[in-house]
Amino acid sequence: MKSKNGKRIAGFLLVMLLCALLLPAMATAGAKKLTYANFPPAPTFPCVQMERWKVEVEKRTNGQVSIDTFPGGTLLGAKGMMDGVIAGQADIGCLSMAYQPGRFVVTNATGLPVGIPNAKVGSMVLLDLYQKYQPEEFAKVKVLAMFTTAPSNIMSQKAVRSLSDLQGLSLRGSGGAAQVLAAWGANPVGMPMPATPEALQKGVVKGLLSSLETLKDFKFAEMCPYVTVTNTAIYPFAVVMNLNSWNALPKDVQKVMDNLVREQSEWTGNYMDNHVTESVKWSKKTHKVEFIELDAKEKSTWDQRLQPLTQKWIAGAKEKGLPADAIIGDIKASIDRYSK
Ligand code: DTR
Repeated sequence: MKSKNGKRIAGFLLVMLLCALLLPAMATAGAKKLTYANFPPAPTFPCVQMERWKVEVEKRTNGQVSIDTFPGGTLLGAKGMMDGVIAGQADIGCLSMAYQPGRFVVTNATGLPVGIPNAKVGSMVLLDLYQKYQPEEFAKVKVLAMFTTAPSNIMSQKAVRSLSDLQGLSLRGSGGAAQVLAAWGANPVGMPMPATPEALQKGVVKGLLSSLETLKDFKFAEMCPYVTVTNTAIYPFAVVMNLNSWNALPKDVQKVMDNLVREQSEWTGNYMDNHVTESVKWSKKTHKVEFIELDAKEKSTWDQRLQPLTQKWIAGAKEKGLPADAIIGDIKASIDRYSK
């Protein structure tokens, strides 16, 4: 009797064990697998948002799709992201549009010094702009999210307290941020973000113009003891999907992803803004980074230097046949609307 019960219990435990081992595999066995490529390291915000999107999609589709994420350029790198996704080397990819200024003319207009106050507003402004103008350069992909960084500030190895401190100083910046640096008399050096820590170490650049969450995520606080508060140009990002991969998805899965476009864009803007606050606090406390505020007179000189940039963009965009004045007008109106 005793041994019969023992056998039953052992049998029961064996079944339970098999279930525990096999169920997760069975749950994803029928799942459609998608690859998602990203260029910077895993702890940085483009990858944090990628992991959040993966979790939400897998949950909301009840495991119908499973997403394999590839941070750190392991599947596609920064500059090859758009073409790699179009070619199907990855199903999904996250790209920084500032790395190809001539390719993403409309969406990169958000990277001009137009006064975007934070990443949440920036992300909503960018998404609205994309949805209204549907630029041709996205015709071969499905857009899954668009978001921006928080405004950029100078992180540097020497203190920058006035425009004269900036003259000829080699700082890393791409797209809109590079133009801002040039207008201030600095020497902008373009390179994807993941190349920047080494360029700083080797002395190729003496600092950078970017959003301040990087103080912590790329440990720039260790290498740049000074931040000059400029709160200027943001960097726009897009998450895009290969059209064949998109078309092959069941309608209800497409619906889940469609419903996430706005939510994910806004979530990322919020995450970025909160993370900037946390990183600034951490940098002051842990690395005693000095934050330099420009006085009103100095600031207005810096701002004046930036005024021609938008006019220059308008002239160039008109030459390409784009409704440039309307685009800038829409960006400014959206900034006002979302800032309320
Ligand atoms: N500096 C811009 C944008 C940027 C800001 N934070 C991160 C983190 C990871 C990659 C890029 C960025 C840029 O290089 O695109």
